[in-house]
Amino acid sequence: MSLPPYTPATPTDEPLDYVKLVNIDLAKFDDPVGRQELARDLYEAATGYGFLTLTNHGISDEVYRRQMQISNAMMTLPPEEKAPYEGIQALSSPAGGLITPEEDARGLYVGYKPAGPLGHKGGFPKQLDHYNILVHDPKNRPHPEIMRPYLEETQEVMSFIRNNILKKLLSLMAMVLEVPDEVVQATHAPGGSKTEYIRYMMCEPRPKEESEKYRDIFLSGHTDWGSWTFLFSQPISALQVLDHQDGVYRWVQHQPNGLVINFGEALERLTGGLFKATIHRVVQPPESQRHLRRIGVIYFARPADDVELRPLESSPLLKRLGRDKPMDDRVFCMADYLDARKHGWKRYEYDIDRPMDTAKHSDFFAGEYPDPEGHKSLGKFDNVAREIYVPVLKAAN
Ligand SMILES: O=C(O)CCC(=O)C(=O)O
Ligand SMILES: [Fe+2]
Repeated sequence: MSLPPYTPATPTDEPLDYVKLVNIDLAKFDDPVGRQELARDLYEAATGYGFLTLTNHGISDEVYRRQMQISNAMMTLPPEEKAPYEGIQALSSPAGGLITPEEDARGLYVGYKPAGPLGHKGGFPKQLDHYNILVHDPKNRPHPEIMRPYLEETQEVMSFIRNNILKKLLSLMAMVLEVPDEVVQATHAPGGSKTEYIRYMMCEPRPKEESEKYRDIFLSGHTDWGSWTFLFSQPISALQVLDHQDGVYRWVQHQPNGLVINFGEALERLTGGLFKATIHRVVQPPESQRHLRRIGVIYFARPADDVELRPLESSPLLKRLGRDKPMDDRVFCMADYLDARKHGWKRYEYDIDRPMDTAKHSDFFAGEYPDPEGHKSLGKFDNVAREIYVPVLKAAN
């Protein structure tokens, strides 16, 4: 079975308010002077927008394009072909269900997770569909037929991101924090995360009314839970970053064949808040691209499950900057952190420029997450009111 053809969209020429991101050029990594420069670039990105672009990453244009093509094929399968590969069993598809309710409660995402208000299990509805493939899947879960010939190549892409690109970023992080390389590499020990995955994603264009119901947002303002998120840059503008300084959301510009990388909450916690978890969201594309289906490929890197999310103790830099205290009043290991986040821990209201009017708009996070029987969650935070994020205060501290 061959993949249907996929032609990437033409980038928009509308003059959008783009964010100016630091670029990490990995061609400089093998040169000692170049590597020092990259460490400075990483510091600037980590303490600035928490976003960067990466060039000379080593993924060939052909492999890069094919990932987009695979994503397109996987996301546009008819619903009946997707149903058996849904993560948690949908009421509409008795055959589906790749994960147990308990795995779901622990924050494991595998297989298809369809969009739709409230979905079939309450809570956390999203306006996008995705399909996740684990880096290490002890259960060797099956994939749709169209995926099978490309599974090995996809696994190679994941290994390359993990064992090459991620490793280089971790080395730069070790240089910034002034700690031995092994200390930082150990936080991401190979095979240590049961939940690290690649995600194929799709946003279908929405009718005006539906879009307005969700404040023209596809994925509301959030920070990612892991360490770094690697986005295959794609031409349909929709991703926006919240500028910590002035509270304005700005657009991320497409970098053909480049990677767009954002910093997540785990890194923020490993550095006592020095590395900022980027607040970002996905909104309605500009006028000229609004009618297009948006296909994405994303790799979510995560520390090993047993790594405690507290500042790395041996870092002289964190000590000097007073960043050696845990950020929150509770410290979780990575696996427990996912559980806590799944249950509503640290949920902020970040869409400050498009506040929700309960009379007009639907809430992305409506509903309470129903735990499976016997699941001992680390706390139920679903009913804790969401705090409104105030960027100027964050910039000042
Ligand atoms: O689609 C994008 O550009 C970003 C998606 C995203 O932020 C996420 O899935 O966490
Ligand atoms: Fe995200």
